Amino acid sequence: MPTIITTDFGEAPGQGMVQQYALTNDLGNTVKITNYGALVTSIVCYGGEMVIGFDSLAGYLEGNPYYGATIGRYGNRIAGAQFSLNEEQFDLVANDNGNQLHGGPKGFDKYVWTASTEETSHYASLRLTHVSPDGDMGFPGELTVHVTYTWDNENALRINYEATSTKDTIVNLTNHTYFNIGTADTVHGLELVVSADRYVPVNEAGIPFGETEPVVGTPFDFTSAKPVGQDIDADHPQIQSANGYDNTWAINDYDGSLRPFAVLSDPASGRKLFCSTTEPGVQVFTTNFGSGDYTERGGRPLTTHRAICLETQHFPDSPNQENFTTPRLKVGETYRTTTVYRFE
Ligand code: G6D
Repeated sequence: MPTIITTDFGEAPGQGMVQQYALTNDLGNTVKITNYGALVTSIVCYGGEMVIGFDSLAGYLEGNPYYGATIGRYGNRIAGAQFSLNEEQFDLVANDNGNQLHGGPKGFDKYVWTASTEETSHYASLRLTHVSPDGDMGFPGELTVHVTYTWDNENALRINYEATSTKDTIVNLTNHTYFNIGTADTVHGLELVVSADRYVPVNEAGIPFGETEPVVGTPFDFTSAKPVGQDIDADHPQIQSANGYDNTWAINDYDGSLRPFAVLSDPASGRKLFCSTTEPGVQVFTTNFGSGDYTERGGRPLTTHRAICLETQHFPDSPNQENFTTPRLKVGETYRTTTVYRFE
């Protein structure tokens, strides 16, 4: 029967001791999650570590690029750190070249969430809750958020997001796990398929122009399996500007239902990661930092293109882009999205 083992993970300044929850399925594979930032710290399948993280809270407090983190209220960027809703303008806290990125300087990844656990014959489940006050980082409405991680006997990590607000607001939650299902120092040799005929071009600050473009004939074409590294240094302004991939793909057949959107494969080991979501988009980010800008587990320097993030979400700056699906959440409505990462 799948089990959950809870251990102390470290003291969060001003927020007390936080815990780590180890969810182990009947195959002996384990996902570890901490209620600090509702973030994934480790996924070990068949003896291999699949994600970037730390084994104690200290690393997460020292500053890192959102390893495994639950991101909110709004994943990705909002231009000018402002948006309008119901003819009212809201000024957000900016933290990225005058824009807001990932919910601002103190987003959901910086808080301790309350946790409850469930063990059944088929899965282990961790439900995390956070209440974001009205005006938090500039967003209207008190937002009550539940993130439920479920780890089952088919090695599927299902993430269910739910939120309700006391005022009309915007919400765009995601998970920022960095995956490397291989054993190499980069993801260049991993193969990726993304079920997206279009992507969202952005400027050098990561702000979209308001349209999607076809991927065909560009480095962003992953409609057939392609090594992540094949075009990662292509002579394309967005690739060169970002030093890799850092764009949102418009996933095909968006209708709010759960559908497959990507498969990441390691030809050397045969490992695969099958991804599905209810969301319209996925940000593919290939850890484009300079080697050593950050560290990871065991004090190892984080090297360029070490891992790949597949952050399901609404499109960047969607509150300000009339052509993009709205991230609006009205009073009385419940925000519900799901993303599943299944390992083979
Ligand atoms: C950079 O532009 C990228 C983001 O997409 C990423 O989420 C962050 O680093 C960690 O700002």
